[in-house]
Amino acid sequence: MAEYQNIFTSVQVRTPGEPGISLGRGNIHRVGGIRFSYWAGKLGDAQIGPIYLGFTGILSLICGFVAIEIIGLNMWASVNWDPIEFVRMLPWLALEPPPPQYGLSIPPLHDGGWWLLAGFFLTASILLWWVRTYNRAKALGMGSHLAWAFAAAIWLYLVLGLIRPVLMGSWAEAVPFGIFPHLDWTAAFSIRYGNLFYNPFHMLSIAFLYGSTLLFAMHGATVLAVSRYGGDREIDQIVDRGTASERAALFWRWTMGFNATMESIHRWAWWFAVLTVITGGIGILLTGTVVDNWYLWAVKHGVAPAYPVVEGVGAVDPEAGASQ
Ligand code: 07D
Ligand code: 07D
Repeated sequence: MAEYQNIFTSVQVRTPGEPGISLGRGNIHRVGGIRFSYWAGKLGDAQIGPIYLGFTGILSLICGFVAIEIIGLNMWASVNWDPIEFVRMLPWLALEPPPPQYGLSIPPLHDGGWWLLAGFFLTASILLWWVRTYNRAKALGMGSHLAWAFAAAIWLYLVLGLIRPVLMGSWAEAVPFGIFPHLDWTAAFSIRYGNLFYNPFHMLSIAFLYGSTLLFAMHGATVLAVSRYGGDREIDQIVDRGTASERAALFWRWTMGFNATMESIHRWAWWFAVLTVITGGIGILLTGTVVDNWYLWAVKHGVAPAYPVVEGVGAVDPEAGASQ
């Protein structure tokens, strides 16, 4: 029996590079050659490359590069092209969407036009990368689960930056580019629409997000705990009896009376991750289009109590000021 190995003890055998299967018509050559890295071998597989870039891969990288270039140069311009300030202030710098008066029209470059262009190239880059994940999976005879999970994240991204702003009739509704500026946008969005905590789809999204971390921890821990019996060799584990996987299943059955199977746990994980962004996207789509204030919505639907009316305090005259 092969000796048990893990990330700390693995013996890195150097064999001739594995180029991967030959591909059918409609595919182009893989590039980059084959290298081996000891440190890559510590984290995963020691072989690096070849990589299949293909048409959509190259186009996606070009579009991504253009987007980052537009964002970066605008941020740099905003600190008068001072390189030190650019690095120092980077987390706070922004490329903002057009102000509300432009609605959905094309604004001048300096007043949100660059934001629109960067958004166009970033979106093109992300969609082209999606096509790539789909095509590579098909070329390898795999299912398209990964592409559809990615599509779910793209759904939330598109709702935030394109679909909702179009429904609201203004690019100004969209998210700015920038590290802290996009957090400011997130906080302001919640306040503007009456506290996102009362949006039931935000609640669902959080439950799936937290659930994802729990499932990830349970699954990761379970497989590691039985890897000394070969539990990481998941495929033979599924079909064979008396395996590490059976032991792992027994652990959960004994601990909580129910166990997932080696197959179903991955479906649980896939659905939790995907539902985080699907429900999230629905929640954002409804905000401002269907529901203008989530707190008042929650009061109306008996989810939140109304703030109590304080007895004896009528309208307060703000002119009166504080008592002298
Ligand atoms: C670990 C995989 C690797 C990916 C990484 C992110 C960029 C951005 C661009 C300087 C888990 C690469 C980052 C390419 C650089 C410029 C212009 C994924 C891993 C390491 N956010 N967000 C972050 C994005 C939104 C929110 C961090 C993107 C919404 C909060 C990073 C999008 C809302 C917090 C980032 C996006 C929102 C963050 C770490 C797109 C509501 C944090 C991300 C395209 C969902 C955290 C300073 C991470 C932070 C954070 C990127 C959208 C809220 C910069 C690309 C509008 C509350 N977000 N975000 O690790 O530290 O993801 O912020 O939609 O606290 Mg965000
Ligand atoms: C952003 C999907 C798009 C990303 C893509 C990736 C690149 C980079 C780079 C390879 C993340 C493209 C990648 C371009 C490539 C490299 C290097 C996924 C994204 C396509 N919230 N909140 C959520 C919590 C509050 C607010 C979701 C918690 C406050 C807004 C999540 C709390 C306010 C929005 C969540 C909390 C507020 C959200 C995001 C607690 C702020 C959203 C799920 C404990 C004051 C988003 C319905 C996700 C959403 C969202 C969690 C609080 C605002 C579950 C735990 C009350 C505006 N919040 N939130 O996976 O969907 O995002 O809402 O307080 O838009 Mg929230």
